[in-house]
Amino acid sequence: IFAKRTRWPLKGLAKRSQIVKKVVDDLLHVLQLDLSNSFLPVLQPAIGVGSAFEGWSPSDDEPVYRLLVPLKPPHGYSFCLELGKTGEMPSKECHICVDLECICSNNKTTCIVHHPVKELRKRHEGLSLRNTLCTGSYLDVQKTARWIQGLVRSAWGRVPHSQHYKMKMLPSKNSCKMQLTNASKETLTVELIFGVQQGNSDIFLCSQTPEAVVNSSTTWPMSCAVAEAKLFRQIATKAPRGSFHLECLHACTRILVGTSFSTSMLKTVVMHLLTTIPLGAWRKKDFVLRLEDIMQYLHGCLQEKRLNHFFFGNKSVPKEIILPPEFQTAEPYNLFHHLVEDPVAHARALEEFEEL
Ligand SMILES: *[C@@H]1O[C@H](CO)[C@@H](O)[C@H](O)[C@H]1NC(C)=O
Ligand SMILES: *[C@@H]1O[C@H](CO)[C@@H](O)[C@H](O)[C@H]1NC(C)=O
Ligand SMILES: *[C@@H]1O[C@H](CO)[C@@H](O)[C@H](O)[C@H]1NC(C)=O
Ligand SMILES: CC(=O)N[C@H]1CO[C@H](CO)[C@@H](O)[C@@H]1O
Repeated sequence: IFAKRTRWPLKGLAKRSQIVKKVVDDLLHVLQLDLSNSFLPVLQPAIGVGSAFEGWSPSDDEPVYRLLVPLKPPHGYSFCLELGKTGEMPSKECHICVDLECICSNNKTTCIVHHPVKELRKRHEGLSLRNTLCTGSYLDVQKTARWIQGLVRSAWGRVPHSQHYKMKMLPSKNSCKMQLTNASKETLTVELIFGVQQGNSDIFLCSQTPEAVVNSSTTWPMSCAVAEAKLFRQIATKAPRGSFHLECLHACTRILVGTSFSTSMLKTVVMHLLTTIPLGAWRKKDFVLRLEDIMQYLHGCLQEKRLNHFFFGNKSVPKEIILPPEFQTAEPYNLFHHLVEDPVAHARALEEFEEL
C-alpha cells in the first residue's frame, strides 16, 4: 500500500537532470572557445554526479544538480597528483602540483622551461596558470572556483539557453553554484565542481566531496563520485523496466535525518545489495522485502562495526568501472571505523537503528 500510494518525487528528476546537462554542455562550449589558446586549464565535458544524476534523492526537496568538470593541464604544463600519506585511502589529503613541461621538440611553440621567462611573461601578461590559479606550485581549489565563476558570469549571456533562464551565482568557495530560474519562476540549482582525473580511471581529485572537511585550499580530496554514477547508470540499463531500486534508496535515506547515519553510508549498503541481489528482484511488489534486506544488512554491519567501502580494496568491482591499481591492492576500508574505537557512538548507533 505504501509503495503504491506514496507520491514518489523521482519521476521528474531524470528529465530535469537531462535539461541541466544540456545547459551545462552549452555553457562549457562557450567557455572552451573563450579559453582556447590560453595558458589556463582545459575544461572537459561535464559528468553528472550525485543523487540527482543517479536518479534518486535523499529528500523531497528539489535537489542540487551537481556536475564534475574535469580539468586537463594546458599545453606546456602537467598536473602531478600527490596522493597524500600512504595507507590512508581513499585519501583526503591530495594535492595537485603544476609542473612546467618541456615542449621544445615541438619547435613551433615556445617552451616555458627553456625560454627566457621574461619574454613569456610579456606575452601572457601574467596570465599563466601558476600566477593565477596556484598557491606555490599547487593548484588552488578556491582560486580555481573564483576563476570559473568569473568565466561563467561573463559568458552566460552568450549561452543559447540564457534567454530561457535567469542565472544567479550563489556563494560557494569550492565550486560554481548557480540558480537558474525560468519564465514560470521554477528554479534549478546547478553546482559545477572541478576535478583532475587519476590516470584513466573513474577516480578524481575533486574540489569538493560530500564527506571531506578540507581546511587547506590546495587540498583536493579523492572522490569516487564518477565511479558511483557509472555504477548507477549501469544498473539502470540492466534493470528491468519499472525497477523500484531507486525508490528503495530514496525511502531509506529520507528517514536518516537527525541520526548519525550519513546518506553515503546507506547508499553504500544499497550498492552492496544491488550488486548481489538479482536486479529482477527489485520490483514494486518486492519493496518491503528489499527494505528489510537493507535494514538487515545495516544491522549486521553495526554489530560487526564494519561497513566496507564499495570500491576500495574490493577485487570484484564490475569491470566497466576503472579503478587505479592501488584500489585493488589496498585493504578494504571500513566506513564504520569510528564505531570500533568509540563504544558510546556504537551504543548510540544501535539505539538509532532501533528507531529507524
Ligand atoms: C520551467 O521549468 C519547469 C521545471 O523544469 C518546467 O516544468 C516548465 O515547463 C518550465 N517553464 C518554462 C516556461 O520553460
Ligand atoms: C586540518 O585541521 C585538522 C584539525 O583542525 C588538522 O589536524 C590538520 O592537520 C589540518 N590539515 C591541514 C592540511 O591543514
Ligand atoms: C565488491 O563489489 C561487489 C560488486 O561487484 C559487491 O557486490 C561486493 O559487495 C563488494 N564487496 C566488498 C567487500 O566491498
Ligand atoms: C630551431 C629549433 O629549435 N630547431 C630544433 C627543432 O627540433 C629538433 C629536434 O626535435 C632540433 O634538432 C632542432 O634544433
